[in-house]
Amino acid sequence: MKLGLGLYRHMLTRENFDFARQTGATHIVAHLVDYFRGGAQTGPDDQPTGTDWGWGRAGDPDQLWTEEEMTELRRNVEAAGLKLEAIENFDPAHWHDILLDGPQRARHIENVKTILRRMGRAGIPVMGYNFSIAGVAGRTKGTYARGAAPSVGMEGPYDQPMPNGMVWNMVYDPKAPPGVVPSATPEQLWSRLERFLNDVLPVAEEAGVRLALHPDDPPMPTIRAQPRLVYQPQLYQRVLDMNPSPANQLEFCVGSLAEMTEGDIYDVVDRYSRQHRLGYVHLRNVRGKVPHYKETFIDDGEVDVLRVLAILQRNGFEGVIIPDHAPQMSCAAPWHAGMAFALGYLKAGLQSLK
Ligand SMILES: [Mn+2]
Repeated sequence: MKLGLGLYRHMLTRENFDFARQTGATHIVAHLVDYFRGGAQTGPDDQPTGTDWGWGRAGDPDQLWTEEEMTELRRNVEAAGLKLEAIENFDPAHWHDILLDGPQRARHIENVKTILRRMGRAGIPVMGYNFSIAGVAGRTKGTYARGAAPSVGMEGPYDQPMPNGMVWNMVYDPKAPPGVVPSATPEQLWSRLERFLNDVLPVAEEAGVRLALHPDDPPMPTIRAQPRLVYQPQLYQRVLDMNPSPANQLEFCVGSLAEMTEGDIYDVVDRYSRQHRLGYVHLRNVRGKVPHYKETFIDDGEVDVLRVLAILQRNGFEGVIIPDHAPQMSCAAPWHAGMAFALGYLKAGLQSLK
């Protein structure tokens, strides 16, 4: 197993690559969507939570990520002695009508195919994605973690309908007419995922890129009056069974899986890691279950993270693990301190397996 660090778009700097290297990480997962554009955020680097209007504005619908910028990013990561393992998340501006089954769906499928081909040529092997209408919405921030460290959680259901022009917790059309996005049914959403996979997986295979699906965060049956796909552990199996392509993989988020109301997290890790279709792993800790849970320091929640590492090792997982989120620590660099603590813990955990 390999240790990695995830970085938001504005954090893809040489200084942060060096920081990652210094912690003992060997891989980077890069976010190219700018979640912080035009939104109200509490800290410069902390994970976004947003408002009823989401995190902020989606990107430029006519400007896909270029092969040149992705190649340059990979080279910059490699110049710091690291490898670029994955890009995490598509921009809603590029694929909203795949999620919504809207009039631009065909164009957006071509967008995704183009991005996958460019990633392949740029030498980036994994695309992490989250097939969700409401996205990562409905979470709260508070001093939830040990020592009153700021972290993220959920304090109850959130089913306020989404305004038109919004999907995946970002605004892609600020000029959309008033009104709300009609609720999809769960079967409509599953069928959208299946069509998406059938359309793009052949291109992913050809490009040498694996698509890795994140489960729902938070894993509620509905958020913003929209259905969710993988909000219980067994629903992940439906994704794998839907298309047998080796490029159809999971962005396996142990935190989100632990927040689900059903299943034993160790059985879940065992069941999926045995199938050898984990693109990469998000590893963090949590206390509670939806709709009332809190993200904790990695040693301090209900999950025995060392036991999770042992199961992954036993089942031969050789991919990358990143702490997807960490509580902020009280100092001049709250995000970095939180991540350094999580990475140090995981580093020790990995060393102890040998
Ligand atoms: Mn995650």
